[in-house]
Amino acid sequence: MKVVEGDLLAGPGRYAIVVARFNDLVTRRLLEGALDTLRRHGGDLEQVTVAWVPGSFELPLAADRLARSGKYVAVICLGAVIQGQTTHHEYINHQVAAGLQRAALESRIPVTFGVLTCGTMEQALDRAGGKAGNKAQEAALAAIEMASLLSRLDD
Ligand code: DLZ
Repeated sequence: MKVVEGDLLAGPGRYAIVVARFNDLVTRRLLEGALDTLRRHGGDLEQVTVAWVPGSFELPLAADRLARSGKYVAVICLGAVIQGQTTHHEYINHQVAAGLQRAALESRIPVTFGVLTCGTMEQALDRAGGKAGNKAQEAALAAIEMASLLSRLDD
């Protein structure tokens, strides 16, 4: 039996982070969490590119561009969609999730989903370094593990 797994060492490859400015009280904290995770897992922050987009809806296009550039081993996407008084958030959530998945499949590098989908600002802050941790860490760890796994699958 041959088992292939990725490790959690960021290694020498470059990472890109795309982060939405909408609800930046939350997304700045997500960005801190992602950068901290990359650093703690051996990544070189000098080699990280951070691209800001207006809102989560714009994450897929920027992620796709970065992923196809050939410069990065993975792209980490961060945003905070908070339920308002309309169903706007539902459209954004579905489009963003599908768009990021498509960017990953078409570019053939990991594009990870660090977008909070919450009912209230309080819930979002809880998940951006508050009492429920920082969900951007999971997105950064998934990027590291998938980049490692894909390089081993190619060997
Ligand atoms: C318009 C909008 C709304 C209502 N809510 C959010 C949100 O909760 N989180 C977020 O990241 N972006 C939101 N946006 C902005 C859209 O993502 C997008 O930037 C605009 O519709 C322009 O395309």
